[in-house]
Amino acid sequence: MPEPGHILLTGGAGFIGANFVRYVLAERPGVRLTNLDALTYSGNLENLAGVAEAHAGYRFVRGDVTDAELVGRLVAEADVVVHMAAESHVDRSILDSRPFIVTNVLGTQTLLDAVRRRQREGAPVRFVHVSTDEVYGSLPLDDPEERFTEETPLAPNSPYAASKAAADLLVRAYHHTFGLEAMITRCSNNFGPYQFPEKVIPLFVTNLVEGAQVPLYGDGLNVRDWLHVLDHCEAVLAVAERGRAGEVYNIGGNNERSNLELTRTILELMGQGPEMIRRVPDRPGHDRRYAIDAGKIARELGWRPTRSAWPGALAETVAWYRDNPGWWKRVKSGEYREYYKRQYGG
Ligand code: NAD
Ligand code: TDX
Repeated sequence: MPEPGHILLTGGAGFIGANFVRYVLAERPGVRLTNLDALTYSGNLENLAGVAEAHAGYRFVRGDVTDAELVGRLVAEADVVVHMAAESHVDRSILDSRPFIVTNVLGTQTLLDAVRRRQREGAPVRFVHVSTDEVYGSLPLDDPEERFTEETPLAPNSPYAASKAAADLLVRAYHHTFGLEAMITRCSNNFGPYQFPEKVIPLFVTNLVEGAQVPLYGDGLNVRDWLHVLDHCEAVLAVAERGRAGEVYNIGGNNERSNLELTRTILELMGQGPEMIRRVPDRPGHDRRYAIDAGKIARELGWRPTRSAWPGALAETVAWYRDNPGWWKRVKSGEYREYYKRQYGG
């Protein structure tokens, strides 16, 4: 397909979404991009400061992906939907899973129905569902060669992962039953600027700047495959433009690290010692290892990670949080919520 004329992005005020907005507007200067975001606790318009002023084709709409009327109107203007809006934090899903079911499952179904309506009207819209490697469950530590492929059976372990897997199955079913031009991407753990400081990297760096210890869950041997957020954004755009309908694409950084190794590297980069690690009880149901085989997207779309190599990429991200205390201090204090009122009133 040609480059999209008008992208409807959901969740564009969050971590990956805000990076995607900046990435796409820089790479595709002629594009129109509508960002639909409810501004939940993790949505922050400060992540997008300066964007609307610099790009005439950009528009922010505050709204919920479960609002069928609003979603229908916005989908009707777009030729591609990139769906990132979600409740995204595993620990929160353990405390209360309901918002995860509402946003991640019902929100996805609302969007799919709107896309289906456009299809019936003879105006097909491509749909990219941004999912996660967590839908595949957990890999053991003892076989380093084993990785998730697109054929790995779904075995979600947390309520968060289960809600994402449910959404993935809806996307699959709408492609199969109604012929929607829908694709699913499943990526590993992202890192980079603008990540909400409940997630491990920004939490640990900002704690250390504030002189607080970092809470390491369990034995610290759980492994994550770290992917730079801009590598992820590049892959999602490639799938939006050139992905085959009905396909799943895994996206990974080829960059597996245990949490203990991650923590030690952060401590080193921050010039601090092991006494800053606080061992805390493990996350219930904590997945042991995630590792992505990203061979399919490399073969079909020519995408490979180029920004995720350690320790350089991690050092840049750590430096970003160290150099932007204004951003995360307003997030940690809750002050970021005032930004919307200043920009838009109300
Ligand atoms: P995030 O929590 O930083 O951002 C989520 C955004 O969605 C926020 O701006 C929030 O306001 C918005 N949102 C939430 N509920 C909404 C609703 N009902 N209607 C409209 N907007 C709503 O999350 P993130 O880390 O940027 O993740 C983005 C997507 O990528 C999610 O779908 C997540 O499952 C997926 N993902 C993330 C990672 C990661 O490492 N961060 C890895 C794999 C997959
Ligand atoms: O305080 C902490 N201490 C700790 O040891 C936190 C917050 C996390 N951890 C561990 C748990 C995980 O093994 O660090 C690892 C990473 O944790 P998170 O940053 O919470 O990410 P994770 O649970 O792996 O999920 C992330 O990647 C997949 C995103 O939050 C999901 O949205 C995405 O789907």
